[in-house]
Amino acid sequence: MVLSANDKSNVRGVFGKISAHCDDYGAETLERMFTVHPQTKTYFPHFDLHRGSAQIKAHGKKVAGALLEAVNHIDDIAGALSKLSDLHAQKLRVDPVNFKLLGQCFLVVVAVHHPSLLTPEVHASLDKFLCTVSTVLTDKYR
Ligand code: HNI
Repeated sequence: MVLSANDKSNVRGVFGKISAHCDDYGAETLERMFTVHPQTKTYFPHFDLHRGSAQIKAHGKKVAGALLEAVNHIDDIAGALSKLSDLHAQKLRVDPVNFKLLGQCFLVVVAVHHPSLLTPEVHASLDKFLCTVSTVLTDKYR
């Protein structure tokens, strides 16, 4: 998956607009994922998964922070998320299908809060970006 210059500019534009809410959107993404795809809850047996829980908020902040890190190093996402990639591949061993689910939930959260932002072109760029992040985080499984 190669992000074009236009994709990168679209992705930067989205994160520029949502940056003030990123932590909240991270938590909302997780809540949506746990509700729509309950099987994803199995990776978090040690979490309080009720709506608004402090653990979901804290974890949403971490996930959003990693996405921002990827945007800030959009030309070297693999380098920027290298440690996180080790963690997901070697320790957490999250089934790669779940990354797609998280990415879709994030897209929906952005769409709900910023309907006019997500033109089909921007949607496509953001989807490509999220796929790239997912690929990086699952790349070391092999
Ligand atoms: Ni993920 C921990 C980022 C997808 C399950 N994850 C993290 C951390 C970050 C992170 C950041 C915290 C690391 C640390 O503490 O050093 N995760 C991301 C990103 C994506 C992602 C950016 C996709 C875009 N993770 C997923 C998916 C699952 C998942 C799809 C499972 C459904 N992640 C976890 C689990 C932890 C985790 C489990 C450990 C949580 C804890 O605190 O115990």
